[in-house]
Amino acid sequence: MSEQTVINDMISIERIGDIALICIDNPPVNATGQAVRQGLLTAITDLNAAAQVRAIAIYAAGRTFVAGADIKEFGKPFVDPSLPDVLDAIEASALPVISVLHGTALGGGFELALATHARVGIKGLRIGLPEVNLGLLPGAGGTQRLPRLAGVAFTLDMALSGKMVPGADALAAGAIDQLVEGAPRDVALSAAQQVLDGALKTRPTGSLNVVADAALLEQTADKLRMTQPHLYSPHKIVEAVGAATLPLSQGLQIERQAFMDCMNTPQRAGLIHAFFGERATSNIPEAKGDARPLDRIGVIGGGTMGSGIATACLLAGLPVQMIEVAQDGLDRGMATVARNLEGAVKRGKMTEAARDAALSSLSGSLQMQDLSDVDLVIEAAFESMDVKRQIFTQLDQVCKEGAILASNTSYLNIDEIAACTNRPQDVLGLHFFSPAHVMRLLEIVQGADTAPDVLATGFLLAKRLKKVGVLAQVCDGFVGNRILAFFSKAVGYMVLDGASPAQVDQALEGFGMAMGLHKVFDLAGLDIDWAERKRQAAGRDSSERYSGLHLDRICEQGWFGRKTGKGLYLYDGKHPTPNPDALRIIDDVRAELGIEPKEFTAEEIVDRYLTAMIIEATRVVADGTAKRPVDVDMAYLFGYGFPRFRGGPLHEADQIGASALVERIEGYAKEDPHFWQVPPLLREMASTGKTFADLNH
Ligand code: T1G
Repeated sequence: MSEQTVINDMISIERIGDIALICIDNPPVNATGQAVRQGLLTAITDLNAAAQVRAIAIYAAGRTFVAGADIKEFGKPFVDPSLPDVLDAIEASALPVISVLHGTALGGGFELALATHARVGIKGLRIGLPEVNLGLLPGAGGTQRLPRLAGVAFTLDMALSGKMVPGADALAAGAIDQLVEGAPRDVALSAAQQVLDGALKTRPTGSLNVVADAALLEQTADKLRMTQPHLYSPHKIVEAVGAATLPLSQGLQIERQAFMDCMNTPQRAGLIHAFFGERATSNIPEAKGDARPLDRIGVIGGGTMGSGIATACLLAGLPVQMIEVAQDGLDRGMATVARNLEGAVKRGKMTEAARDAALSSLSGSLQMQDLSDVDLVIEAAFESMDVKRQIFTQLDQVCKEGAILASNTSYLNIDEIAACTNRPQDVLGLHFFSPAHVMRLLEIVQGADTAPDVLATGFLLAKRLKKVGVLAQVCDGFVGNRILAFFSKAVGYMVLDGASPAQVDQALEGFGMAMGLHKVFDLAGLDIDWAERKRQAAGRDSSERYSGLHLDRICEQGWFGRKTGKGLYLYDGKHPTPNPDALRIIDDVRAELGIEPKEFTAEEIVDRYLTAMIIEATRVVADGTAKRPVDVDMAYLFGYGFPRFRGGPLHEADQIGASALVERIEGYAKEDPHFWQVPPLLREMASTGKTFADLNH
């Protein structure tokens, strides 16, 4: 016989004899929002005052135990009770409190478990302390209680990596006490009964001591100074864990202060913007409609992109039919896919069995006719409109009715490609980023006639491939490459005016870019952009200052970067070194143009680079090529190595402020009024006080 008590619409109590079960029910992930915190506090307090209760067990409804504090509350005025206060009350409970963990017990959710007196996992459980991914640290006892259960090393590894730890490993480390099968409520009742019977020993963390490990802490701090120079919270995590050898109440105070220090940083705002932004790009009407079947994929082209795309599809369990024009190209493509999958096995991303299954679902052919049964074709052939026209004309004849025809083109006009078929409604752009089985950005380019269910299928593919799908409209370069083309000119001007490529790269990497722009150019191949500059030469505005003369001259030497061993850098050693011959060419071009080289500080390099990026990003939003600022931000986080802790170019623009940006652009315009123009939207934002964040809603 049980008796139900509803505390609020997220917390309820079920009494079965002298056992009380507290159920948390706050879909979708049982985040500890204010109502959950208040409800838990009330439940624990009432039960400790109730008669005939001898044991309490806390479990959660739905697909997972508590997955953390409610991130949506961050940055807003705080509302009591705080999670640490609730957890302190749970730990202080005179009655034994057991937590039952299933799904992903993360952050404040796992910290809730740490404050209970025993922890029982359900098979399939993963625990984690992912706060570091949000610019934070476990702020509700994780850095103090976990070392008492599982030691300093295990705690540092979890809290600094933010990774999820399987239940079996958590059990082995002592972070949980049991790992069982069963439904959360039933396991909770059983666990409470075991505690009363003495079959399950409680381990209140407050009663345990920490084995100090000063050497590891010091070694970790040194390593972070090298590996994480930009991030703030990892260093605070080491500081907080170091306090775990103190009395618990003192350590919790130190942790709380460290947490608040992190909460007040721009990095926390940037990383939380990235967290929600990653989900927002597909949270749009265009992604929600009915999708078409996606059971078999055709990939045209076995080059770098084609084999990368095929690998990405196979990793997602999608069978692939690869088409090439010649046997040697097909053999190379299939071999590249096999190599990519082998790499995934080596990195622990897939089992050997999964690899074998993937390879068995890859077919290769020289016949376009073999695409007759695929649901989606992704063309990744040579970037020439003539080649695309020829291919799409053939696809139109070969592919079944309703098949989706996509091009991986990085800038060509999707509408022109669609016009080669009798089914323009089935055509869209799916722009992958190299390496296509690693980079998470997928630009989903909507043609004028693209049908709604075709667009929705593009977003479904992105989800299946675990990519971040960003909607883009047709224009030269879509979202990412259009912005890249613009700010690359600003960088070209700086090099012509006196900055060296290596100096620019060093400044951008100091800003947090994964790789300096010139190293990116060398990696992609200087000849790619050279062809692009030649393509655009005829249409270039005569009043525009040409930014690529030095790069043209370097390409004329056949120095294309990493693939030729020589470009802006030399690739003859362990690390790239500046190419002295390229520097001589740059000097010669400056002399030819009558330029007296000037000094650039790292700060000015970053300001010019970022301001140019923001100018074109603003235009891309203003003309609708990108749906919202957050879509541009996510494109740059997931496709261009923009530092995640900065949230993206337009989140960063909000930190600078529209007025300051307008003033900066007007300053630069004195030297080059053609290039440095204030976009009307930015000027309007400067006068109205609107931010890019306001434009995301
Ligand atoms: N708070 C608020 N909303 C959340 C949330 C959270 N913690 N986690 C997920 N959501 C929303 C998400 O925005 C999405 O909403 C929906 O839930 C489904 O998520 C004190 C301070 C749990 C592994 O960092 O890793 O605790 O888009 O699409 O792929 O020390 O969500 O549907 O409107 O990601 O199945 C620490 C973050 C917080 C966990 C599930 N916890 N979440 O993945 O679904 S800080 C985290 C995740 C903290 C304490 C500190 C994943 C997931 P919408 P989803 P999923």
